Amino acid sequence: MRFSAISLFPEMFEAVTNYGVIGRAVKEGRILFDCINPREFTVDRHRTVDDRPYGGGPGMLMKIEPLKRAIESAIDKDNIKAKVIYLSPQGEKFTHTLAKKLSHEKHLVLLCGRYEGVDQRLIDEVVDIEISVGDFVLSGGELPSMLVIDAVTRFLPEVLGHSESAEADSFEDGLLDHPHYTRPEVYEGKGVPKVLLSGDHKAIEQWRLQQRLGRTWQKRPDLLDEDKLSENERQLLESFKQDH
Ligand code: 9WO
Repeated sequence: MRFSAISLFPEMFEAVTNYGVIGRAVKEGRILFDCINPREFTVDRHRTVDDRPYGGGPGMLMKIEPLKRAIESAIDKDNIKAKVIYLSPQGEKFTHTLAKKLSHEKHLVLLCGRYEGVDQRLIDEVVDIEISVGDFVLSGGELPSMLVIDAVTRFLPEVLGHSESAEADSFEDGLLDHPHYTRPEVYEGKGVPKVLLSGDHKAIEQWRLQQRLGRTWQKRPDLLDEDKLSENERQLLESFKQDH
């Protein structure tokens, strides 16, 4: 899979392409990443990428032509059908499900806006999907695009392997994760749930499921559809509710 970022700040992407499992996957060529700076596609001596908005108003907008040429250069390189994503607060909410869907694409082009945004005619012409990572406004689309790269890459078996991929992540079944513990067994007088020390794998599995159900009920009830729970899950959740 290939990711191409269109950004005025290519160095920002070192945060995701130079570290951790994603960085290793890039280094080993299991995924491809490139960042294309629209400023390289300007034709005037000042290398202008922005201009004043028609109709007045604060700030500047990103000009169409440099962005269009940068996107075309990303797509021409391999001529594989690319999906062009624009990161914006106006977009479709980015979720585990959307990340999984995008992981089946061969090439994602991530258009990162700056200033007050991008000329709408470019969005209408070349953007396949607008994506929002939350209801807030940032200073640019780069951080959201890195979040998309990380979450999508986790679904690729060539990156995490089938057992560790996001398919195995807590969100795969729409529940939050259970709490985790490691040594020391007692930390400042606080121990570890005894079931985790029991070696009883069935009991541990049940406890972890109950914790996931209970935490989702407590923290993100919007994610929990109790009508779809199995009888075992319902009993576990009811028992959790009685204790909380
Ligand atoms: C700016 C803005 C201000 C008020 C209400 C909505 C708004 N949308 C934008 C916008 O799309 N800005 C562009 C991209 C250019 C300025 C920086 N950009 C940006 C993207 N800010 N915040 C995001 C973003 C992207 C994905 N998910 C959440 C926020």
